[in-house]
Amino acid sequence: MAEPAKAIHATLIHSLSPTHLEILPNALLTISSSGTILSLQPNVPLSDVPNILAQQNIQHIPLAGLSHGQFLIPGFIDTHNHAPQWMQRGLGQGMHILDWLDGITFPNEAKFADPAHAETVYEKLVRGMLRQGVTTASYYGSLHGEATRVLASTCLRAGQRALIGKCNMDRNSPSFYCEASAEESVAATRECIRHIKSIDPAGDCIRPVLTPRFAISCTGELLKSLGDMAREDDSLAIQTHFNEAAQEINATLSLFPDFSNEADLYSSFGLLTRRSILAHCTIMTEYEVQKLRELGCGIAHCPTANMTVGGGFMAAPVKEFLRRGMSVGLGTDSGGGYSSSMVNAMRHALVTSYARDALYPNSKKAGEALSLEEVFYMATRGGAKVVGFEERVGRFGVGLEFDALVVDLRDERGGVNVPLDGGDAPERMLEKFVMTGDDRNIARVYVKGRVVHGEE
Ligand code: XAN
Repeated sequence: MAEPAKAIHATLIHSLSPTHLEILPNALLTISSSGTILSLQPNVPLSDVPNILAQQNIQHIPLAGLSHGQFLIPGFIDTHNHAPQWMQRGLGQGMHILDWLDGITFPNEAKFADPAHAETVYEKLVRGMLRQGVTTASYYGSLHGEATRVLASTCLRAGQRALIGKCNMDRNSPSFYCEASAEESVAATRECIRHIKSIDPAGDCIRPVLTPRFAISCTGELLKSLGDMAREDDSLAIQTHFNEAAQEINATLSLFPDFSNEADLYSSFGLLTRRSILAHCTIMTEYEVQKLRELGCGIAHCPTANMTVGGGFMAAPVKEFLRRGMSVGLGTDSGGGYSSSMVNAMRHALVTSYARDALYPNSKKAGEALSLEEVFYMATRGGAKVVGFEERVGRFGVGLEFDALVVDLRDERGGVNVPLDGGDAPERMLEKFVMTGDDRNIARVYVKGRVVHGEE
């Protein structure tokens, strides 16, 4: 059923660029019944709102005003998330990547052979992610076609935007969790893509993404077939893990001895394009940074997993990626990342960048530490660009779609303590939210103008 059109009067905070945070106090937003932003006027006194709406001939739409202690931000974009790992979050901290995959992850993901298990877990996952303000996610599924189709249908039903990828993996995992051949993996992938395109033909909410888990899990034949598919259909995004950890890089290069680095390897199969989403990029040579920049690849920075499970146990050179104008978003990488909260991911991006700055004090003129503006950008607008939704979401603007979070820092929500004596300016409220907030402070979540979590 179509939503009624609505208007909201609130303080808006969004990113115009990695360094430019825009704060619009007392803004009046009007949103069409199909979720598109019709108008955006800053500095509108509340008393003027009825007249302005009357002039626009939309005086009858419900007005959800936000009071002091609340503000509106764009929905979060999680650029890297493993859907079947929802139930294993928190396990295996400190393990190296290949040991963690064998010991914890593959046995867990194998359970998704049962579509009923997928139904149960994916319902919890999608509700849980929406509750945490993730309005768009780029999901890796398990290797199972049917479970991945369940994930797609669940996102569409709940109203979460998502890229959905059936994991491709035809070698180097236990026989109970390995595809029989490249051919079988490709056939199941094609079937998933067909399903996703049939239930959301315009890709408004869900879109398919090619998902070779990483080169260790895929034969050259499989990587080649997926590269061919990407070339044939330029609507397809591609996601994989890239230069995650020393253990992983060494294993990859010994499986592909013709290559001396992962950038050349993946690009030789046609898997590095402007539609690629490369998770981690933790250990990077100058040659590879330059190559990814030239190819226009997106980077999913996963600060939590990078420091806790497998990810090289070091902070990625994110400041350098941003300095070079590369496209960077944030990923929770849950369940390698123990938390599926993007607030936590922003916080960890800051903290790990401070550590990197201290470790490499003379590495770059401008230093390695990220700013609040930069991590907020990566969690919203930067992420939207990485996952290919930047024409629709990631910030507020006329013609864009209304994916937004009502952040509520008032005492009664618990969590962040903001004095209500008028002491906190909006930028300070944002800083407190990023550094100390959690899902208790996300009061309402909109996707395409529709409330998908919280009360209207
Ligand atoms: N490499 C990986 N890294 C990670 O963090 N999670 C995974 O599931 C995975 N698979 C390959």
